[in-house]
Amino acid sequence: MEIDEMLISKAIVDRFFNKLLNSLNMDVAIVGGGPAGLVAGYYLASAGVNVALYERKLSLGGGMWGGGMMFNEIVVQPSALSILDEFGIMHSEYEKGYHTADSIEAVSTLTSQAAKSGVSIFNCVSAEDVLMRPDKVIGAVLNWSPVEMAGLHIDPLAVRARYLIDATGHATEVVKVVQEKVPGKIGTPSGHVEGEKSMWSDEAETLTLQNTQEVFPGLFVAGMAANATFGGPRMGAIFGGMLLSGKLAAEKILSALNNDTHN
Ligand code: 48H
Repeated sequence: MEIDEMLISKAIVDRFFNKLLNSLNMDVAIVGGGPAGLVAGYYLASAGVNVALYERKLSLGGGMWGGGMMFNEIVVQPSALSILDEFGIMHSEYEKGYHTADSIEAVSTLTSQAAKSGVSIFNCVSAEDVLMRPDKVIGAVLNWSPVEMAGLHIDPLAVRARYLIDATGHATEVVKVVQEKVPGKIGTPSGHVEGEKSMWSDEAETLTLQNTQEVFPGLFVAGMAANATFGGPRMGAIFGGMLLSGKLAAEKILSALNNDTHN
């Protein structure tokens, strides 16, 4: 049988648009495909929730590929080892309390497991705004990253989601958009993004979890974005907090979705 180029095109277009059409009205939309976003997506999809993840770059994984200063190993503390085990990521103890994993194996496995769990992943897509009703975020406003990079004046498309997660890392892009649109109204002490503080690994890993919460109705923060929103410090190349924060965001949203259904 001769391979028909037209059918290759048709298969790709058909399958992609099917994926897109199924992701126009979701339970959860995640912006950012670093470790926090991937872990959140995995736990949500595994619980049967309809979830899509949008990542600006071609590859998923955010800041995990480069380990620390491009030395491609990451450190994970004991409290997060169960997540590595659930995903099937190899790790070994370096010293008591300090475990390491190969960042390439870690990030590719996180991505693979998130995709296999049923998260609809859209790479090369950036969230440039949110869908807003006066006091609630109800979705994301998306455009192709190459459109953004080329500075083309092309209007975006919007998708609806009952909950949105800002997992955009240090940049905290979604929360910053909301802060611009409704100044002083986000759920931080000042009503604005508090801003990330200098490195203090131990404090940061604890605060990342405390800061993983709904910061505006319909909008949760996870991972580094949670610390930047609430003024926590950075932690360097230790990744347990990112993994645990993704899982916690998923748990909090699952319970919110559950409450919505019963109210
Ligand atoms: C679509 C977007 C947009 C947008 C950004 O930076 P990340 O890896 O984020 P986390 O929170 O999962 O992990 C943080 C960790 O990698 C890290 O930086 C640590 C631990 N730092 C410590 C320290 O001291 O420096 O991933 C965020 C992802 C990236 O892939 C971005 O491309 C993507 O989000 N992104 N995608 N639309 N508007 N903004």
